[in-house]
Parts: sequence; structure tokens; C-alpha cells
Amino acid sequence: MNEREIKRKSKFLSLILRHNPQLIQLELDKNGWANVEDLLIKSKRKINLTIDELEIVVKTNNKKRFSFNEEKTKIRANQGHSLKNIDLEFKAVEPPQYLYHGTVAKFMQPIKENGLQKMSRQHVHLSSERETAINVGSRRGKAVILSIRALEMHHNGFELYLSDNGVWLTNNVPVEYIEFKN
Ligand code: HQG
Repeated sequence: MNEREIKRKSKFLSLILRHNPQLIQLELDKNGWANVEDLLIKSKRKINLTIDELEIVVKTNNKKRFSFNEEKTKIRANQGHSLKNIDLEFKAVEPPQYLYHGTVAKFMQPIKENGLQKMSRQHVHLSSERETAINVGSRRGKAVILSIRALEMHHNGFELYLSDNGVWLTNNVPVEYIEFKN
């Protein structure tokens, strides 16, 4: 598999494991796990995917988006779901003082009115590195970086979670915790 093939298969896995398992009639359990054999068989309807390829995609994925269970009989996406009824069993942890969110200018007005909302995903996504936030924002145009007073949120009872692949997640960020000038 070349880079392009790996990326194509990774995107397919994101679609199936985060957003639309029904596309191939795949079942995810309540914690988001799919049976690997089932996934390989049912994927054939849309894409060629062997167990070796699946292992390569999981291992080389730039954001470590997917994990196997220990026995490699099950697989799930580590975060980023839009499926509503999946519980990834995140534990609230103490965040650093600041976390960052990358977005674009056109969302500034609604963000100033409503804070950061999860929109179509299960969570608002934040990162500990500005650089990551710049990359996230740049997907949509010129990145605007918001600094979030995350530790203060935590002290005030908001839950922040850290996914297995290092993405910080929370339910919403009220506007008073957002620093717009940075
Ligand atoms: C914006 C990718 C209007 C928010 C990336 C963002 C990341 C609001 C967009 C991960 C708003 C949602 C997540 C409000 C927030 N009004 N717009 N009140 N609050 N927004 O894609 O953070 O490749 O759901 O700023 O690299 O951009 O999928 O979130 O622009 O890690 O693994 O609404 O997705 O990773 O967009 O990206 P998204 P995101 P993957």
C-alpha cells in the first residue's frame, strides 16, 4: 500500500467507526468496538481491506485514530465520533492551565455568543499544543487560535477528558473561559 492507499483506507475506517457503521451494516458495541473479522468481511462491499492492511493503517495513522483491543479481535476509533450512543469511557483528568482550539474567523461571532459547542461531534476538541490547533484550524482556511483557560474550567467543575491519542475533549466551553486575543 502506498501513502494514498493508506489514507483512503484510514478515511474509510473513520467514516465507519465514527460516523456511519450502518453503511456496511456493521455493529458497534456501546463502547464503540467493532469485531475485526466482521469489519473485514463487511468492508468488502465498499473497499478491499485485509487484516495486514488494517494493522498497517492502525499503526501508521498520523493521529493514532484507531486502537485494537489486546487480542486484536476488536477495533475502535479513539475519538471524533458523531454517533450519539457511543460511550468511550473517558475519565475526567486535570488539564494544563491552557488548552488551544483552532478555528476560522467566520465562526468567531457565533463562538462569542455561544462559546465553543461540539457541533456535530460528541465533544469540543482541544489540544495542548498551539501547533496542533493551527493545523486543525487550517483545514478550513486561515487559522484563528483561541486559548482556553482549561484548568480554571476544571476547578469550576467542568469535565475535561484526554483521549488515548492525546486529544483533549470537553462538552462545551463557555465564552468566559476563552481568550480571544493571543
Ligand atoms: C466550530 C479533526 C459556530 C469549531 C481535527 C470548528 C481535529 C463553532 C467547527 C478534530 C461553535 C466544528 C476536531 C459555535 C465551535 N458556533 N461554530 N458556537 N463552536 N465551532 O470538525 O475542532 O481528522 O467538529 O471551531 O484535526 O475543527 O477527524 O471540530 O471549526 O482534531 O481525526 O465548529 O477533527 O481530526 O468542526 O476538529 P469539527 P474541529 P480528525
